[in-house]
Amino acid sequence: MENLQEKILQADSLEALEKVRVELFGKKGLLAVEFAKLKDVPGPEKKAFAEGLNETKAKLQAAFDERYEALKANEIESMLKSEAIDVSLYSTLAAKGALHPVMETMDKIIDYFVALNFAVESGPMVEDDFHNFEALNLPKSHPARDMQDTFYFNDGSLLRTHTSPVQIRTMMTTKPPIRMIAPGTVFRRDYDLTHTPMFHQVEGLVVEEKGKVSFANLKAILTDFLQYMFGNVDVRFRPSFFPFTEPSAEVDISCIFCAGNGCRVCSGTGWLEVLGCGIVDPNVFKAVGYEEVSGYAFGLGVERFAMLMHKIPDLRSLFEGDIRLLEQFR
Ligand code: 2NL
Repeated sequence: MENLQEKILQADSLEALEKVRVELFGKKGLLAVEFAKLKDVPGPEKKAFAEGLNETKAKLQAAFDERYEALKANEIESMLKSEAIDVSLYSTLAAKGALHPVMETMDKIIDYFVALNFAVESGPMVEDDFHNFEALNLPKSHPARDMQDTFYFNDGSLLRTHTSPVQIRTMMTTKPPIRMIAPGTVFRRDYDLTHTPMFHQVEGLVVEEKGKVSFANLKAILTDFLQYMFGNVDVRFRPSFFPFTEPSAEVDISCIFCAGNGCRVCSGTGWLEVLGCGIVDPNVFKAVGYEEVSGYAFGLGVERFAMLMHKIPDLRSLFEGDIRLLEQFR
């Protein structure tokens, strides 16, 4: 009995223990042999013999179970050890990526308006004359529709020159009120020191029941937005003109390079122009079938915002994909 228990304890692997199991508990194992002797034990001693045997069997079984659990736990432990992956291991191959400064700036702009419950809408980059021009109160003769400024396809479709067609599409499929922004890529036939043929815009549009929004609301939200983007700057609105808004304004912030004292970047004026805005022209509402509403709209160039926020002097460096620029934005 003792040396049988010893046998169990000495099994140093699950395979060794399995051999012991067969030897002790198997069909032809030691216990089976002992139990077989029962029939030859004389009547009066049968009961005591059987009880002793059962007790031995139970003890051996308990010893076996305990050993089995211990060996199993060992096996799991060593499996965990040998199969573990060290996720902190350094690899020279994995280069860390980063958002391009234009996209990072776009995200920051979007975050502001999402927090104010504006919906973020998108639409096709290949547009038609109606959504890109006609509905925006740009008559057929308007200079902005010139072949010089727009990329046209042979079938008359075009690459959108601003994200305004997204607002037009939204208004034509949604009942007012509307509170939305349209961030996206736009295209113009223009390529020089300060213009690239592809760039990014965020436009905003709010439409309410007639009389519920005013230029004062527009001034308030844009002033707060620009101070969120650029910190503690002064904001001023100058009268301007856009075909799709009336009245219209261009918005300046005090120069972030010279604190408004006048420098090379602001051409000595102390001000930087950053966006355009206005009260939506009634002709735009007519084109989308809206009645008895008023609204305001604004538009901005994301590249210009990114350049001002990061003090990037040359527009082209945003598009050259030079790793030395991008590495600075990790
Ligand atoms: C700028 C000026 C602006 C808008 C965009 C707009 C859109 C609709 C109706 C009315 Cl559907 N207006 N958009 C309005 C004023 C200015 O952008 O300088 N962008 C870079």
